[in-house]
Amino acid sequence: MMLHIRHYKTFADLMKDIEKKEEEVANLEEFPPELLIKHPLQNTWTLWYYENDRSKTWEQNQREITSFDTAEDFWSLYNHIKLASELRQGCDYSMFKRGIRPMWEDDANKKGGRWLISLDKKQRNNDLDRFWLEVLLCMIGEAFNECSDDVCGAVVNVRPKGDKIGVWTADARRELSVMDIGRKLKERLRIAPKANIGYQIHKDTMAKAGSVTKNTYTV
Ligand code: MGP
Repeated sequence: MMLHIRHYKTFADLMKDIEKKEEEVANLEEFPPELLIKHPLQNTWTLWYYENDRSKTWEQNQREITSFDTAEDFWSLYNHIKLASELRQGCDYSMFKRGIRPMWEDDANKKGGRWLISLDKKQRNNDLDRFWLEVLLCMIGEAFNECSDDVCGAVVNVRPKGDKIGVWTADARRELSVMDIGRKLKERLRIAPKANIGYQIHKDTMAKAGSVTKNTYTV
């Protein structure tokens, strides 16, 4: 039996099932094949790493690291790499659906925008890693339900002026879907109801590099 991500209400339920299976396997003398099958994700995801090297262009500094399509391979990768809070300032991680490059120019992103969570400096110790992991789990667990197809990926920017997490969606005009994704994100990250997060269209961000971009939506 294949255990599909869509069969689980939350990613935590799936992880409980994986732990149960691992226990069962540990107690067996022979391994029936169904216990050895990894849990497939709905999508294949690619991790990207950005390191600021001034001799290269922004695009050249984006490095594709690896792709995965099972829950187990996600955890192997996550446990193998540095936490966002341990990256050098100026670096980013991006995780996008396979085939989508983590840039405004990609066909999948060019009409889109991002829900932006701006953290203050103190939050690097308290919230950054927790928020980033939760965003990753929301994406690979397809937590945005029927709006999950509109999610392209997410980026974490580690910056001296304050870290940022952005969840990128495909089409800024799809207001209902964008709003659903924003509400879900706020709920899953347990952001206080009175603390607003804003959605910014990539075209606006592009035009306003270095200054503040207007929010097209807020939740
Ligand atoms: P940034 O890394 O997203 O944020 O963008 P940072 O460093 O906090 O800077 P700020 O401008 O938001 O205050 C930094 C710069 O990287 C941008 O001004 C662009 O020059 C470049 N850049 C960022 N992104 C996401 C893209 C992109 O998608 N495409 C291209 N071509 N350049 C980008």
